[in-house]
Amino acid sequence: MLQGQHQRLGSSKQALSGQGVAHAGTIRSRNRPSFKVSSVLEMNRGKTTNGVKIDSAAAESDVLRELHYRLASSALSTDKLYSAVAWSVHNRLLDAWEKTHAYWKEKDPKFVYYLSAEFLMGRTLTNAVNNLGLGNEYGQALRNLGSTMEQIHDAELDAALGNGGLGRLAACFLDSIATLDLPGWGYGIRYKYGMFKQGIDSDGYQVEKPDYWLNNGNPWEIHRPEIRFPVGFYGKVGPDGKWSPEEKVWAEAHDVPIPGYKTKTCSNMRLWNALPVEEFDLSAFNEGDYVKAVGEKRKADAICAVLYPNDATEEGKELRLKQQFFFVSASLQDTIARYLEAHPGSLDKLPEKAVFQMNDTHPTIAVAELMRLLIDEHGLAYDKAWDITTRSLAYTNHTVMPEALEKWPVLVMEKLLPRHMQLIKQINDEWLASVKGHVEKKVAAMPSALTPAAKASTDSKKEGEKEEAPLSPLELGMKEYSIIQENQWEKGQMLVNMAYLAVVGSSAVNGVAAIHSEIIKTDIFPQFVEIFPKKFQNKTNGVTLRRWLAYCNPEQSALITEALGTDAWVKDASLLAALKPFAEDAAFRARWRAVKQGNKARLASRIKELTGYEVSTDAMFDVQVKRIHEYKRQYMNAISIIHRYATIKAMSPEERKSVVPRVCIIGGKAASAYYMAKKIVRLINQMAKTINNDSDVGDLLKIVFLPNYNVSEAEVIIPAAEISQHISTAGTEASGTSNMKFALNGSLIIGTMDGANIEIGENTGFENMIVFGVLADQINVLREERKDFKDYDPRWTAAFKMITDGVFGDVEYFADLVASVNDMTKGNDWFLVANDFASYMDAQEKIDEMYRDQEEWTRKSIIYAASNGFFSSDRTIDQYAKEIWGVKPCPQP
Ligand code: NBG
Repeated sequence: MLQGQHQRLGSSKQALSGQGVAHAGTIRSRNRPSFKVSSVLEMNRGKTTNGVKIDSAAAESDVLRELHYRLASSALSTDKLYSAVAWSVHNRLLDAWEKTHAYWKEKDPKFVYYLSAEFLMGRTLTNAVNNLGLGNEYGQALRNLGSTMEQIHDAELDAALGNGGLGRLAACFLDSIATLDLPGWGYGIRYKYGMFKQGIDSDGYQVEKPDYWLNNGNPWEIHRPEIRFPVGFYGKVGPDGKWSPEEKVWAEAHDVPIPGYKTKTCSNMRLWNALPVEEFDLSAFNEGDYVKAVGEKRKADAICAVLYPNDATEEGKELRLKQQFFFVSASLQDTIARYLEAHPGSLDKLPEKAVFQMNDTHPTIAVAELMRLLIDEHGLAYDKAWDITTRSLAYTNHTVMPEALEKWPVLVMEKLLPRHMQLIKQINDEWLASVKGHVEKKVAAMPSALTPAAKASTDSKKEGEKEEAPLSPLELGMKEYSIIQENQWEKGQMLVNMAYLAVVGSSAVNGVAAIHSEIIKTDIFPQFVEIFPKKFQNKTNGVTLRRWLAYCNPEQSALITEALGTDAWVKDASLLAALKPFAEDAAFRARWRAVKQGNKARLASRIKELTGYEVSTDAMFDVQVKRIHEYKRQYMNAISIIHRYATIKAMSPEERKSVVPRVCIIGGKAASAYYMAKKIVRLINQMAKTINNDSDVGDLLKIVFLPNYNVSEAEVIIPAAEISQHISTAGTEASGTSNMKFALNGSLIIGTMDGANIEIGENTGFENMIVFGVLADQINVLREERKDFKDYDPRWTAAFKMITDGVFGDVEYFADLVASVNDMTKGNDWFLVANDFASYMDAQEKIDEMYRDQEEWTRKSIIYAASNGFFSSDRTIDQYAKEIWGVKPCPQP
């Protein structure tokens, strides 16, 4: 039995010593243009409030000690120095982390646990040093050793345990939770390989390479071998309802301290690693069966091996469900164990001390697992367990893409988690019984008013299929509410709709931008809104201003601090509004422009280093960086660039003098199995070869695909952008968060009325944003009519002709990409590129015009930075804490 098997070996002090943490080896420097954090470090001078004071002499001797004793080195190479500084900062983090957790243990506040399959942390050093307020001390220590913070910064590898926006949001949220002194932890998986590294080969194809991020050791984690829980899979459920798993692994904790900004609070992210229950089968080994001898270990290793490289497609692998269950089970067991340590005897009041936020559907097996733990392991009655479960869980939806709303086949679930499937059936039965009266009334009032979902299931019968007795209106009505549904595409296959399970099993459900929170109410969960109207909320996303402004754009930050006479905006983003009057000051605008120019120069040298292309910093820097997806429409951007190219080619040398020069920068990873997305990447790369080498065009147009877009690249790209593109089909991008980062860094936005673009427009003034395209409520009709669309813009037709004429090579390879939006017998242009193209092109022309007036452009840039403090994740987290979690700040005195 699983019960009572959790182990807590040794004292926490022992673990805190940092012993047993993986050995740090050499980390290859990526030799990037360095950037100055000195002005931010300056900003922090003398204001440390973190309680882990250390002066520069002590920092220096600590670094030397780490170099000698931990790294066995006396060399002051960049890599070794980075590691030594990182380990030294690790020690300071431990001090703060230990004090925080001791304090919280004493105060026993309510905690939030953020359950997330992804945390896209990026680099830690700059963030940790500055959040701790130790920038000056370490800066001086490094200067004494003949180096600088900027020099060692690039030696750190990104922790890329996430795909994109959802994972980065989780990382921003942890920073804000700590900064707001909220008792809270992140819980996730310690993947051995994070998000793949993207390379581009000489033919323009994306190449995926494994991300060996742990190979050189990880100074930012604390290995906690004494904290481990058993997690089971497969097996049988006995007549007593108890589950005997056939396979078991240990989940072992690795803690990552999360320092808040200018506070003593240092929170925690606990990542689980899977270990075999039995490492090595000696008898199998002795019999010569070497594979069997390590079989258990290999199975355990597979669980945490790799992050699934999808952000909007269903990965139907059993292993993915195994990963999800693995980290959810360990996290719930861990929380319950800690709760019982502080409150022995009963779990009745668990919801008063713990709330679990489920980040998208990935952790939603928590509904069934919490029920199982409460009933089977702790002996609670079903009703009591259900009450505790629903009061402890909350769910955030991050997408309306049907393929990303996870649905697990009942057969897979029954095999891997038989007891959970039993409980889900019971939860579903109870739920359906509870809504039957409601559905009866609805059917009686409008017997023919079936919703599209129910109708589809009756209409989908194929020709020749055996006639079945038709369902009654009540049965049809009930189907819409069921958590277990028949697969629309595969008759007879039953699926568990994890989003429905989450909605029924949670106290709150939220979307991530105002429009998205409405769409989930009207299109995704309308039947649940009828039952629980108050459960549905909006929590517009946000980003941490520490990483995404103060540290990545130190020059702009220093200018803001100087203008406002305080750096308090880093923690209270509403203060940024006071920057608005400076937009009217010509001298200030000149300085603002100079900062942007410096950031452009930094990006230009990065572009040269990564792609070999030289770009002019006098040209407008136009950026679209995000995961490559048809709904995000990088394709539309590419087609517009082809038109721009054709226009310049057709001009006389005299006419060309009036062109506004542009550097079009595109970056992002395509999921490895996403056929069309990979073609889009290649199209852009092939376009670059033709366009960038055309002497007719020169500096008037450059197109650059920046490989391996990740957090650290974003930190260089975003501060340099002058215009950024957020051009998803209206209604498809839940929120977007890079739009917020760009706005705060003074980049103008061209965007559709989608996701958080709308709220950014409201804050910035729509007169300052370049908006185009159809609206979300027109989409369904336009999709139906798309095959009859005749209104192709001549610019569209001419641009596609260039692709099919082979201007960018490989006509055959691009044929189905072209067909996907042009030939309605082969594709359906689901994301309505053709419908939006003309207004997009007009908007692009408007941007050129606007850019000619540099004073006005700069004025707008300042207004963007001044207007978007609302999008600080501190605001978002404050709302979650007050409106969903009921968690209060617990700062140390
Ligand atoms: C993404 C959305 C973005 C949103 C982030 C964070 C998933 C499943 N969803 O629009 O596509 O900004 O979540 O909420 O990755």
